[in-house]
Amino acid sequence: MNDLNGNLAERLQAIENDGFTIIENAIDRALVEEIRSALAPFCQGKHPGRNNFEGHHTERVYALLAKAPSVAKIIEHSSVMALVDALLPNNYLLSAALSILVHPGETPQPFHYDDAAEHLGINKPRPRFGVSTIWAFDDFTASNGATEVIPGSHRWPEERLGNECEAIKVIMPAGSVLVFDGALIHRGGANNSAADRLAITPQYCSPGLRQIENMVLAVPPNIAGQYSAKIQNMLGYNIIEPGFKGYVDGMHPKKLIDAQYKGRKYQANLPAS
Ligand SMILES: O=C(O)CCC(=O)C(=O)O
Repeated sequence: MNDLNGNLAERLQAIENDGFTIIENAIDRALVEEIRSALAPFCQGKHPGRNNFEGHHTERVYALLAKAPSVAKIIEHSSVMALVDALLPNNYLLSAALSILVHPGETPQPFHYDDAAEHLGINKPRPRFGVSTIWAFDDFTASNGATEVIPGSHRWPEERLGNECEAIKVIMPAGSVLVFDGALIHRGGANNSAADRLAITPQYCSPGLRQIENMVLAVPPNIAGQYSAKIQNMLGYNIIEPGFKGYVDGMHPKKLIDAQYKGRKYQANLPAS
């Protein structure tokens, strides 16, 4: 059961038409503060962005599930899962999960979209390959670097790039989440305020696409074991049938987490596991 108040279909339609939907106050203040505190040791001003995309006045923390376990609560939030379950094929993967702390003085990010598949020779418009989310951990305001989206741009041809005057700011209170088609053009806005803006962006992709972050290396089996089966599957500790795709040394990858795991037992030409 999710807490979308029965409007799952409307939200799916909004993502289809506009490319995005916003779930306001999806988590409460207590969880916002719990996750903010878990991130604090990693946001001490020591790792500013390395280029204009990461942002020179921005701190990003990657491999979040190896550092801040409470982030799992938003990655597998029931409302988000309800939407992603409907938008992506079974066995979809967690492609990225990073926090983005935008400090005052940050300039706008370049416009981009998240589920690029040009390396496969597949350009937009095309079927959906990803769904992204951006969770606000501070109120997103008109001046503090709120994400900017270009409605409808998920259906644009590859060569059409984003333009400032087509973008709208996603103003939303802390605890809210923007859920969008992976092909929607967006960017982090400029932070012209005097305060920081913290966000976390879990991104999900089709099982056929390579994850942006190499999740099974970022979250090795001894750490993945603390998470739900759903999170483990999304990290990549799962197989896809037909073809037993994703096996490790001829065995189900969950055996690396739990040696007793009784998944698929036999595959022709492979040792029984
Ligand atoms: O920080 C934001 O609001 C957006 C960041 C983003 O889209 C990204 O880094 O891919």
